[in-house]
Order: sequence, then C-alpha cells, then structure tokens
Amino acid sequence: MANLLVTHAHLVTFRGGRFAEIGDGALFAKDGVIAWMGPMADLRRADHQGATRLDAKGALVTPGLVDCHTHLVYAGSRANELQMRLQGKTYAEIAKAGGGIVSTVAATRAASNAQLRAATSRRLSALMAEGVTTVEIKSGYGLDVEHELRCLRIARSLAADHAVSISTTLLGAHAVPPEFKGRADDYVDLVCDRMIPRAASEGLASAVDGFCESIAFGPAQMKRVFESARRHGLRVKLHADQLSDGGGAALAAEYEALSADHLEHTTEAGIEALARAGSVGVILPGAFYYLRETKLPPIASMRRHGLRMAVATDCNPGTSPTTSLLTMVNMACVLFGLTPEEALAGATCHAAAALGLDDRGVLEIGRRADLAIWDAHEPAELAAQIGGMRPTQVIFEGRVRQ
Ligand code: DI6
Ligand code: FE
Repeated sequence: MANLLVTHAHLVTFRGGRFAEIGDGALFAKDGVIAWMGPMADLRRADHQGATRLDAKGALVTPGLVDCHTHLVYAGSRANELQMRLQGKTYAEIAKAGGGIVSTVAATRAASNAQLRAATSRRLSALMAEGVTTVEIKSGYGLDVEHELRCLRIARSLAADHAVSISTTLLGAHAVPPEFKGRADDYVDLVCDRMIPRAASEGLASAVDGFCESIAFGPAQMKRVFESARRHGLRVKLHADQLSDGGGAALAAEYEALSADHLEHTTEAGIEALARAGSVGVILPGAFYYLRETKLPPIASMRRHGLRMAVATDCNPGTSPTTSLLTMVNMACVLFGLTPEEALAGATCHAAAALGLDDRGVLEIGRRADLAIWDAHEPAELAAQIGGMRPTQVIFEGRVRQ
C-alpha cells in the first residue's frame, strides 16, 4: 500500500473528543493508518521515506466526515407529502392515511435490485462529494425478512465500487407493514425471531435500530426487539422522542445503545440516563426543519450532562430528503445553537462513536487515515454555508480519492 505524507496542514484533530488544532502540521499515512502526525518543525525525513507528498498549503485538514444516520436504500418519491403538509396535514396524519413509510415500502419492494442499487449509489455519491468517508445505512423500507436482508446486502455491496466505509443497521422495526396491519405484535415477533437472527448469522448488520414513536412501536415492543438483538450479539440504536416523549431515551440507555437519535422531546432525566450509559445523542436538524417542528432538542441539557452530540443527515424520502451533511452542520448551528466546532465534532468523532467505530473520526496516530482537505481556515467556514461546500481533496484509507 502506498504511503502518503501531507505537509503544511492546518490539522483539526478532535483528540479525546475535544476540538484541537495543529497550525502548521504534517501527517504521515502508512498502510491506510496515521503513522505519525505533529508540527512541521518535528517532522523527520527518516520517518516518511518513499512517501507520496501532498502539500496542503495551509489548508484545513479534518477527519473524513461520518454520516451516522441514513436511510439511503429506498425507491420512489414522497413529494406529494410535502404538498399535503403544506395544506395542513401532519406527518402522523399522512402516515395513518397510508402514506409515509409504508408508501416507500411499496415502491422499494417493487424496485429491481439494479434500480434500488442505482438509486442508493446516487445518494451515496452525493454524500461522498462533501467529504464523507464513513456512512451508516439502515434498512427499513423492506419490512419482511427477504426485503430487509436485500436492502442490507445492497447497502454493503456499494463499498465494492465506492471509496467509502459502510456500516449497516437493521431497522426492521420501522413501521408495521400492510400485511400485518392491526397485528403489530405479530410483526415484532417476525423481527425478533426471524429478521434479527438472519441479519446476525449472515453478517449483514452491525446494529439494530427501531422507530419508537406513537405512530410506530411502543417501548414494550422495542424492548423485545432489543432483547433479541442482545441475544444475537448486536448493539442497538433508537429513533427516540422525535414527535413526542415516548420514553425512548430511557429505554435506549437501559440497553446501552450506541446512540439515541432525534431527542427533541427527551426530558432532562432521559438525557442524563443516556450520558451515564455512554450513548451518543444524534441530532437530526434536517427532519426538524422539513417537518417544521418547533420543539428544539434539549441542547443545554446535553451539554450539562456531557452527552456527546453527533449530527447526521437522516437521509430519507419522508422527513429529511437531503444528502448534504454540511447543510446539517449548518442547521445544527443555526437552528439548534451548536458552535461550529461542536457541529463538526458531531459529524466526525462523535458520529464515529455513534457507530461504535473507535478507529476513526479523530486525527491521531493509529487511527484510519481518512481525511478531508478544505479550502478554509477555520471550522466556521464549513458551517457557514448552506450547501455547496466541497473538500478540495479527500484521503480514504491513506490514498487520495479520485
Ligand atoms: N427517521 C425515520 O426513520 C422516520 N423519521 C425519521 O426521522 C420516518 C422516515 C420516513 O418517513 O420515511
Ligand atoms: Fe431516521
């Protein structure tokens, strides 16, 4: 594997989860891993002989971005729902009337493997163009054993022809599919007894997620899903307290979830429980914006309890149709009041933690050499634009991404 030496870089490291910089720095990547980094003045020739050199000319160099919450695998469009919501219908009303998640399920089931892969690939490429080097992809629009596994397989297959690292999550408990209408508990049985065991034994998912909400699954049902995940050795995550306080955060904490996501309606006690459990709080400003929500997530409480905050796109056709993680960084600042440094930590180191990946998201010796190089001087410049910002170069596993 080729070695790479990046010189004259303004390194943003996030070591220990904290914002830190090396003004005129160098970074040596060997076999895809950061073998040395530090101030230019400390660089020794012997340490990097034979390496390809890349002069960053003072540019900002951050860890590659990590999008830790996406629903990239789907077919069809939900543009009609924007029109319905503009006419005053709520997301919950549309879902109850047969729109929402189950309409995307119908379109996804009807799509061929090639169509579904092509649509997902387009969205993945758009995320990557902004400097994303790790993406989490959830299933959740198949909602039967074969279609959920198919979505996970398609998600995993994309790593073969995209220079990005993909982490997959089984979201069988996303909605009750039409064939189980009125029999949610029977569907939960299917998720627990057939879907989770298959996803685990076939190595198709790294975690199990669920939509814990009045219009989806209650805490008792999610508990059964989490018990099954635990039996099969999979970590859990949860869509929690997005539209109402359903006790999702406390449940996620009880199962030491990797993350609890959304959290707009989470109480102080819920935030405290998550922080104590070591979970990450994933904030999703795209969904907040698109649904025109007004209840802000309790950011002050998250800071007070030291809950690590990640920022993600939640890319999905119904509530957050976006493939721009940097726009989410912007919205996390503008709508939720994060500082640019907090928001950038949320799209790098804390996002990696939300996926249980401790080998990335931070610039430090021994971590993966996944970097983004920006025509910028400070993190605020990455947060100050609404879309359109692109890295000048991306390094993935120690190589310049073409
Ligand atoms: N993530 C989800 O999975 C749901 N909301 C959210 O923020 C619903 C997605 C959808 O409507 O398709
Ligand atoms: Fe989501």
